[in-house]
Amino acid sequence: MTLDGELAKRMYSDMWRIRLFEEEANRQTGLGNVVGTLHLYCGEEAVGVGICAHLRDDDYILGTHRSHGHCLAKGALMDDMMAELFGKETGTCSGKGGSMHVADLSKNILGANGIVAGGIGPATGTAMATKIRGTHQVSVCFFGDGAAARGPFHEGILMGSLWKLPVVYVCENNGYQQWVRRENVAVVDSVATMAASYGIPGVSVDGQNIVEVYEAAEEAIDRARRGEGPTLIEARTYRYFGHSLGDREEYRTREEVDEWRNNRDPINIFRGYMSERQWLTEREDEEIQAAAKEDVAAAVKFADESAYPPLEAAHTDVLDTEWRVDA
Ligand SMILES: Cc1ncc(C[n+]2csc(CCOP(=O)(O)OP(=O)(O)O)c2C)c(N)n1
Ligand SMILES: [Mg+2]
Repeated sequence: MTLDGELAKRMYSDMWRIRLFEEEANRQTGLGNVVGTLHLYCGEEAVGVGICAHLRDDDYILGTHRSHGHCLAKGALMDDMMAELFGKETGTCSGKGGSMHVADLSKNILGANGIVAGGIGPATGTAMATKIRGTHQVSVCFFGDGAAARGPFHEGILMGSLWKLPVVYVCENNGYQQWVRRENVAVVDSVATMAASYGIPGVSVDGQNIVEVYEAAEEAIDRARRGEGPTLIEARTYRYFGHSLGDREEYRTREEVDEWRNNRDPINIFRGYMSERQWLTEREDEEIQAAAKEDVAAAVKFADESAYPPLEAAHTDVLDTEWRVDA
């Protein structure tokens, strides 16, 4: 799909919607309205949006503990997501999953995941199911650079490659695994090079440049849909906030964060690209930001006015304990 002005505006708007949703979620956490912790995606928006721009509604995504951006980019409703963060019954998972477990089966969003690399096996399995059914649906699995050090990464990609499954593995390499710098725990710099072990293409892109992400995603998703097997995309990116709430960020300098925020911000980079092509006027830019702001405010109102799940709901959607004891 050629990237034209209209599509670019939609993608630019999606990036703003994610950015503002998360900044507001962070603020709401400070006010005590969000249940549990938060892992913010701010700074990484170009990856989720650039990849999901190519997905059909019936394609699948699986995420990580840092998945608000993936879910919004795939079409989850902001109202439902904010309600989920608030633990309300109108949330995507009836308020029982929270930030780290947002899922929306109606959008084929099979779930964020608190287990590092936890989505890679299910994404590979989903791709196998769609291959057997012959539906030409593609499964995309997002994961961090930390996941590339875990067994499911190697096992999943091996199977995906062996059986030529329609899956795209997207590593968001933000240079950190919690409070640890990647170079202190990895022996190869680029995750993309690891694709060679499994005989699939490995591509490394600048994750702050949505056009680069978009182009790499197009090739990988088309290849998967044609039945030629997986691709491993590594998007080099950066998270602006700490790993999760309460992170004192003693492992990095303020200057490093400012350098990325000021000079490598994905929204600013895309705005520049669009302006150069006269795809975005100042007025349109203002309108896009104002609309995103309104959507976020409406989502907070919706979440705020929704009810908490009733006490009895604690026993639904969970494994039956009697069954578990007897099994
Ligand atoms: C199997 C497992 N081990 C450890 C953890 C604790 N943990 C949570 S996030 C994280 C680091 C993840 O780093 P990365 O995959 O690079 O993702 P990022 O947070 O940078 O997006 C760890 C070790 C976990 N959730 N699951
Ligand atoms: Mg990381």
